[in-house]
Amino acid sequence: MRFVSIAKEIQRRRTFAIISHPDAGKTTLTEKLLLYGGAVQLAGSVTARKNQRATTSDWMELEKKRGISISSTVLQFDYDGYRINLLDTPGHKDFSEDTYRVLTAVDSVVMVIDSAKGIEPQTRKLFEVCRQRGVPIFTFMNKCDRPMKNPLELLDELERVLGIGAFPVNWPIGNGPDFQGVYDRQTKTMHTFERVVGGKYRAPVSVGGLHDPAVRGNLSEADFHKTLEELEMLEHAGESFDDAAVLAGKTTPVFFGSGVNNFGVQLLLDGFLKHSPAPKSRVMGGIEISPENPEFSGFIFKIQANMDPRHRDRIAFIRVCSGKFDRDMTVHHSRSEKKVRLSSSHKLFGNERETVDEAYPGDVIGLVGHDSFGIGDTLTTDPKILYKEIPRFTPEAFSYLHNPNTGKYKQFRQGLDQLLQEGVIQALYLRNSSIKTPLLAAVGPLQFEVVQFRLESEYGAESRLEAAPWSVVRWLPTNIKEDDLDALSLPTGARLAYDIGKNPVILFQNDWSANYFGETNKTFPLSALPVQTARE
Ligand SMILES: Nc1nc2c(ncn2[C@@H]2O[C@H](COP(=O)(O)OP(=O)(O)OP(=O)(O)O)[C@@H](O)[C@H]2O)c(=O)[nH]1
Ligand SMILES: [Mg+2]
Repeated sequence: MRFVSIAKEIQRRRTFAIISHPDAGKTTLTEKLLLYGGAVQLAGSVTARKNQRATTSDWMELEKKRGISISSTVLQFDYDGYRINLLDTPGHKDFSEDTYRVLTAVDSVVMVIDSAKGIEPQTRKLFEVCRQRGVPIFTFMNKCDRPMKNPLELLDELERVLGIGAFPVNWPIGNGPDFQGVYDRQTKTMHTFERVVGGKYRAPVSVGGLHDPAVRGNLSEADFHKTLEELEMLEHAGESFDDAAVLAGKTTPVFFGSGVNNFGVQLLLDGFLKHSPAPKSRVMGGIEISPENPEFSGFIFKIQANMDPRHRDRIAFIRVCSGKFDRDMTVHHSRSEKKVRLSSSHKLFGNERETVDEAYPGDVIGLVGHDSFGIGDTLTTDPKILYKEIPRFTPEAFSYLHNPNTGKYKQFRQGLDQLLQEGVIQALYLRNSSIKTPLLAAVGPLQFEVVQFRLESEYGAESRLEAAPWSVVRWLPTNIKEDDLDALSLPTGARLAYDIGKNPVILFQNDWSANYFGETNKTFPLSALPVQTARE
């Protein structure tokens, strides 16, 4: 009986991330999916004043100020019998560590493309990660209300640049100011859209046949015929929706539309839910863990503090992978190898939370009140299960962070420790150094800005950055002895340091210096990434 109901719950879970290059419209689309999914009544949007936004997923003060997403956001809601866990991710490459962690926690992705620009570099990188993980990809060709590339060219780009088959589920009629709507190739109906000012409400849609006079709208005879020819060509190709190819990540279903104008959002949502996968098994260390496995298991992929100014606490985000979660259950915590009781569990909707009593595979829930939890930790009722999903990144930017106000040292240190635990940034400690100033290491410089901003706004601590003279870090073997470290002959300007796990690293001034050292010192091979220990 219990088994049957778990299977049913798993089948109705859809856990997915929205990914793309910066500015393609992920947050806007997220907001519209919430509107069409019935989770918000009124969509917030990027208003006329570029830097003032009020979307559910960009809730951080700095996100509103900058008009970009800085941190990933979890939104859980019910729609049409499904329990949806949607994760909006930041597109900027400086925050890609967060985005990549989210990709470990989802079962499929919606890739947003700016139809005027086609496939941009960051989209390509994120796509590669999805392909390696075998994650099914759905494509939304956004901004069709602006002059866009020819749709056939966009499909060709998907196939040529990304090497994935593209199956257009619908097709745009008209382009830019002449955009009339989309033709749904499955049901052979035309969906004509009206522009809604501000896009706060659902756009009225009329559905008809392709040859209804209204469909042509203000399109010229020639343009309309061109579209008919394109559609005929697609039909001629004779491909039909191939679910197996989509689930294997070999083909991406393509939807056209415009998030900000609510064009094509309903079709995307319904098409996505129909064809996307429910949670499936994960293979870890040769063991296959199926979601139906009665033992509860999941892993922490994100930590964030101070989401709610009234609570000022820290949430660990866990993706449930198998079994059933019950509030107050006792689980094994991989890092401490201790048993912990999970009493404070929440479902999440942006920065809002609500106590949750049970959760099933696919769900992302927030756990509060466990300072020992870190990113990558496994929580399970079966200690044999250990997930090692979290990718590591090599920092490329280094800066000292000074505390200019000695009276506020406590706030400064407490804030910084918290941000380090969240993985917002990394810290390194110079070997044999009396300097107490923390040395921060980031994938990109925008991370420094986030640290400074959050220290000030969440902990009331000022800070000052000072550029450090290195640009490359390499890890030494973890078992290297102190004597061997002493004996290393480093190039000019290079320094020995330790990461937060006390693993030895070398900081180099540039790539050339790092490569030269690597070539001439074969005894202790360098690695661009820290060696992961079993319980890390
Ligand atoms: N013309 C037009 N503009 C759009 C559309 N969708 C989004 N935009 C605009 O594109 C800009 C970026 O939108 P966001 O939703 O913040 O983009 P994002 O992908 O979330 O950006 P990051 O999270 O910072 O990577 C905003 O100014 C939006 O109003 C669309 O369909 N048409
Ligand atoms: Mg965004």
